[in-house]
Amino acid sequence: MSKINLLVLLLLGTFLWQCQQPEPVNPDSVAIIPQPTEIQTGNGYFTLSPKTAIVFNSKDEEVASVAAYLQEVLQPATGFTLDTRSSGRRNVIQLVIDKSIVGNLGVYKLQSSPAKVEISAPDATGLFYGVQTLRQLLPVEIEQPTVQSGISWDIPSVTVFDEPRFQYRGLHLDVARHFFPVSFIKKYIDLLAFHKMNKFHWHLTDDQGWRIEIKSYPLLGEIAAVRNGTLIGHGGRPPFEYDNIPYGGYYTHDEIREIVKYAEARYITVIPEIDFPGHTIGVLAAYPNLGCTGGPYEVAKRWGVFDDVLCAGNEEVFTFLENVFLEVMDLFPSEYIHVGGDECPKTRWKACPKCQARMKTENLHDEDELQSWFMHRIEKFLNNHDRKIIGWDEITEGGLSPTATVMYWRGWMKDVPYEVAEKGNFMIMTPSSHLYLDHYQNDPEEEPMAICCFSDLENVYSYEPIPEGFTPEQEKLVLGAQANLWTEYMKTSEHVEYMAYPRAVALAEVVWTDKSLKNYDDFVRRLMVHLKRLDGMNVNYFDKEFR
Ligand code: TNX
Repeated sequence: MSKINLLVLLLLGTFLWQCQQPEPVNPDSVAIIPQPTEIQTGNGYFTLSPKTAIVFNSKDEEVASVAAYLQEVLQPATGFTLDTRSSGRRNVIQLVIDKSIVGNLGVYKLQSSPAKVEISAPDATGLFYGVQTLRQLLPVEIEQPTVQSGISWDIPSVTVFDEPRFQYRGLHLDVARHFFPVSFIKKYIDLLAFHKMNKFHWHLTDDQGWRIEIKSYPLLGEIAAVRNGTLIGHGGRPPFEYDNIPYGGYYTHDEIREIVKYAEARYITVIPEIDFPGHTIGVLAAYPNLGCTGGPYEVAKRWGVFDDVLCAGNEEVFTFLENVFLEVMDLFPSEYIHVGGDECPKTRWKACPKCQARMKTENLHDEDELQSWFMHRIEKFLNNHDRKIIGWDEITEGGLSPTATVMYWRGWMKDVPYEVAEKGNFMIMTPSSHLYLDHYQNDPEEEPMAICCFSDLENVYSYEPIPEGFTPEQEKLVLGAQANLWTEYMKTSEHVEYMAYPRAVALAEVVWTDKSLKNYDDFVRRLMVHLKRLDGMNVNYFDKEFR
């Protein structure tokens, strides 16, 4: 063969070889939220087909349920019910427990190539988060509820190492001011899981409605759960106008168990909140003997803070709370129980002979100390049942117990986190300045009525949970952060979603992604893709200002 021919052959060979080489993945085509710790793009794509199998060691039950979950989320849009097997090397998604991977709980690795996808983690929690990343590597149509034709289900070749920054990644929902169906609660939980969040703080009781069945106190369901009307318009000051339509509802034990189980399968802990001694006028309407004056009381029809609270001098109040918490603990396996403690006016206690007598016998100097004594007493009861309490930051007033976790909400009280750190207590950050998703996210003129204030997507995104000047030791006291959805002005599930999303997406990145990797412009770029996924899930998100 002549030299020329050889050269031609060589060139042709190289050309053909290059044609077969998978093309490099464009990093900008990948849009994962929250941004992973490390991600490198490779060459080519893995394509899901009806023959792709999910491979895992079936002896591990937890891994088997992650595999079943993966199978379930991929099914509707692709129409493929992927086979699950214990071995296979090509055209597989492999779930592997690998104890040599170290990192914060939730750490995982994901490696995809044209031949296979491998998700590995030291435990099933990590595998579950790897699955969420896998969902976000697929075309956005994957989240559609019905079969999508003509889509090539390609997963770009990537190598991901990822772990969460904080262990507490929460979203709250107030179901007392307005009540939402079980189906919506499940959707809310699904969305949390999709964003690698792991705590659902369920605000179940308040002045305007008691929303959890308590078998030993049936009047809570009959009376405390129903108000005789709701305020019309914005409720700053009188005169108040009501719609006079009875409004009520509560979750039964069966429904609660169903939700807790649903959340558990998505690596989410449901933290119930039973708010006391304030925000309890509904309880008093049902059981007037638990108040200082004996009533009469009415379940609140408007929003705000009410003077009538549980009486701190009456032993029946403690019997009541203990019995309530026995049922609550039976329903919720969460180590943490939220006991409220916020906004408790001391007006009634100051005028109540029983409360004053209690202060004398317990040697308490003022009503703040009386509240603190009240909270400690219930805390001890819960501790004796192996539970820990979380309370709103008012529990720091009048003496904070060393084992209580403080939920910091009063964003304007800048010293609170420093005081909590000084005492060495754990804290969860939910400051009203950034993480109150009941606040306006856009010009109020263009928005449905909200409670007040302003916190747009960028403000939420910019939140840094570690207060300035915290020492490395103090940093460890910050378990994480949470956004709150108080629903005074949200009557429907659609409206809750509108207020929650996409601001909760920004929160997800605040609590998961390392601070050094945060970048608002890049977040918005990824969000534009992400919103299409939320479309598939039929999420009624706000989408005006950041586009
Ligand atoms: C304060 S945050 C409250 C809630 C309200 C909320 C409205 C907290 C512990 N208490 O009762 O719904 O403001 O933003």
